[in-house]
Amino acid sequence: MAVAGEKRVLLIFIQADSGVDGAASLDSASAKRSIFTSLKDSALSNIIRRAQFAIPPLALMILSSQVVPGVSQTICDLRFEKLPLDQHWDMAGISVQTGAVKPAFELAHALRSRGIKVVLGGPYVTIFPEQCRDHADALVIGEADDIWREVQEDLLRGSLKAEYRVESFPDLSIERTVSKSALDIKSYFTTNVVQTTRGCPYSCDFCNVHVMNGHRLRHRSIPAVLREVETFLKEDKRIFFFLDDTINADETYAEQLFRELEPFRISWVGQATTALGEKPRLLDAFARSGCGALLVGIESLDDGSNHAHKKFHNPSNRQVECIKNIRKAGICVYGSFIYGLDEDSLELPAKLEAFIEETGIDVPGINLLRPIPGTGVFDRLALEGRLLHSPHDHDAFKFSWGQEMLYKPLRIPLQEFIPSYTALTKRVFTVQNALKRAARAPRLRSAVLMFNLLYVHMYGIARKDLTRQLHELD
Ligand code: B12
Ligand code: SF4
Repeated sequence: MAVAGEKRVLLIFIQADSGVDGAASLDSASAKRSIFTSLKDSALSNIIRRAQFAIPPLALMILSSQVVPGVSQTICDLRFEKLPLDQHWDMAGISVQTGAVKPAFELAHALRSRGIKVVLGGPYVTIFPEQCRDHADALVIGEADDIWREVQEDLLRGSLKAEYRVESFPDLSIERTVSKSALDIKSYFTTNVVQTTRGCPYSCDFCNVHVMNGHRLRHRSIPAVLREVETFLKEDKRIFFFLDDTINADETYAEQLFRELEPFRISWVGQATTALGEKPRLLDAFARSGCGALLVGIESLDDGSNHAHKKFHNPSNRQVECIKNIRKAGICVYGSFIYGLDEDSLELPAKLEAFIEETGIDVPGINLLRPIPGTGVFDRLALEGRLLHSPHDHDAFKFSWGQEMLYKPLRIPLQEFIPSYTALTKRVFTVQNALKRAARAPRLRSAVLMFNLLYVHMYGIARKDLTRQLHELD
């Protein structure tokens, strides 16, 4: 209920057109599909959105936890909720991801035309503030953990500034409480999302985490993380997601953290490098603390390709052993690959298929390289004339589920690359393989089955879209 004189702020997370938000065909001719097919696809897209990675945006939980007397904050996650425009809002804060720029800007215009002040923040704003200026009343550039308080105070005073720039990365060792009070807990698969470190020591050129968050790993204090886990458990007993990009980046910290988490008896998933498989003590700490699955970025099986994209960790000759060890410790592996890196050849798909079999990877994800504006690879491909859209049209590089080629691979002509990719996903993502992977998974068998079955559907959509693109290229 609104309190007289109180300023009401709506924090908005955008739904991407496709990708993990629910793959939908990019095919404009889809209008010709039968009603049955359209209904089936939209129902599946809904299931994907709800079941797959239905976790809340931590960024907006962090902002809404900065309490300023006289201001109330509510989170609206457009993946699951409708915009509550029947209520009064003084200000909206929109989180803008690169690749969902168009819907974010459209929403900003619609809200401003209703007299609602709009503040834009998030990865895209941090990297491309100039492109955002005309679309907002205020921009927040950088990690907003602390500066958001100033924005709210300025709103109260009626003196919002056009720009708030975070000059240095927030010190994560200072304890900040993360609250779930602005969230609708029921909307999610789980709301237990925790980040223990920020920044990444690596420099993979297709990623911009190190650009946004810096190369130095910043840690939260272990007692603060433990307190957060304890508090979160009181509201939600479900699985925990540790959102760190590389949860084993600092092995000493990770081992201490997970040893101390053991008594909480949680189950958790996260993202790690395969190097974990070579560290028996750390692996033991992960397994004992309830780790059920890890996403590992393998990218190419060709070291030359990974090196061409500045990924030097995970040497290929140690991958099989590492993955087998992680699975032997009872942890499922989601192996994320990219086909189409610079040294990849048409021989890679067969190697990749054999690798998935040999390691027993529980959920494979075979992605196309997506050059994201603001990454090293994007700038390089633009210079080499290999992008298929104008580098200035950031919206053209939107999110999708491997459904469209955005660049020309270096060593394989597009006309051969696309059929080799679609043939690969057709062989890897079958119902039979889904059942086999679920049956041999070390744990979380129903989740492994669900992911694999959803991928049968999603890669099927991707194949149709890519085949259409191939015809258009001819
Ligand atoms: C967890 C996660 C998800 C989750 C949850 C979504 C989310 N963003 O919370 C799920 C699985 C749903 C997801 C989906 C996708 N993701 Co994701 N995801 C992440 C991950 C690992 C952590 C996000 C996070 O919580 N970070 C911690 C918070 C605190 O940081 P932050 O979000 O940057 O927020 C800070 C600032 O940016 C700023 N801020 C953010 N929003 C706002 C809003 C306002 C108003 C203000 C003032 C400030 C502000 O203040 C925050 C606090 O400091 C990041 C990697 C990373 N390190 O960030 C990738 C990442 C954000 N994802 C990425 C991608 C590509 C995707 C997908 C497109 C994947 C796909 N193919 O479909 C989709 C897009 C979904 C969508 N609707 O936008 C890319 C985005 C690239 C980019 N430049 O935008 C990243 C950076 C991964 C990468 N290595 O490239 N993702
Ligand atoms: S892909 Fe992962 S390891 Fe590489 S720079 Fe990005 S966050 Fe770091």
